[in-house]
Amino acid sequence: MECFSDSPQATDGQPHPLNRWTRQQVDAIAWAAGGVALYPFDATPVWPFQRWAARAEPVFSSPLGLLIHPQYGLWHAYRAAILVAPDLQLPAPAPLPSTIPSPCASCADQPCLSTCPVSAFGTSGYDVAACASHLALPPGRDCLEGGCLARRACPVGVDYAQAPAQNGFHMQAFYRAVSGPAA
Ligand code: B12
Ligand code: SF4
Ligand code: SF4
Repeated sequence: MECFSDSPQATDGQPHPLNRWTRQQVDAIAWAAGGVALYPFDATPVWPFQRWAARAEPVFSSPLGLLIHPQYGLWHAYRAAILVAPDLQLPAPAPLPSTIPSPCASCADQPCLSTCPVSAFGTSGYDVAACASHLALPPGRDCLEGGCLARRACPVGVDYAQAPAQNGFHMQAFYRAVSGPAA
């Protein structure tokens, strides 16, 4: 996080600072590897990052739609993928344990589903409009400044939770994206 917060992109006042910083960093890595960088934020239709992640590491769908990892819980996300030629020689990946169950399978209380103040997570998915309306009001400040309360309620991987400032950075970017240019 410090690498980004100390970067010119973080303070130049232009839109999408983290995406621009990511592109600068990862394009160079991809170029050096003779590959092409793909990003989760700039393709229409979107690149299926969650499906790709599920092929690479033991992650599972959670009731929130975010993928859950047995160790890191909900506290992981994807900044980029690098597309390389199939004959590139890479070290063999660690074998994925096929017997690891999803942490959600043994989570009887499912606090992620009962914590949201506006019940944005239900049987029909994630109610983005209800979430955004809450964030617009003073009671939404906790989510906006410290991160989604539903995500923070998950007991898995709490040691890896993002610091409040990092959570707030992402929530405010999300809020700007869903509430339009006036926000
Ligand atoms: C569109 C989108 C959103 C939309 C969601 C719209 C909606 N109605 O759900 C908005 C803007 C609201 C959003 C918000 C956030 N998002 Co978002 N989002 C995306 C994006 C760009 C595309 C997702 C998509 O449409 N996938 C459809 C197809 C293409 O995905 P797929 O991999 O083929 O299939 C998987 C999904 O369908 C997933 N899935 C999708 N919805 C649901 C719902 C349920 C119930 C389940 C079980 C599974 C599930 O399961 C499939 C298999 O794994 C992805 C990045 C990407 N390119 O994937 C990030 C992504 C999913 N988001 C992510 C995150 C972290 C967030 C935020 C938490 C950001 C934040 N504020 O910090 C917020 C959540 C809001 C909150 N309250 O905190 C991460 C999730 C990481 C993870 N651990 O899984 C991703 C992967 C981005 C990243 N850079 O890592 N997001
Ligand atoms: S609170 Fe329980 S059900 Fe919800 S994401 Fe965490 S482990 Fe899964
Ligand atoms: S950010 Fe707050 S209002 Fe939005 S889904 Fe999470 S807990 Fe609910």
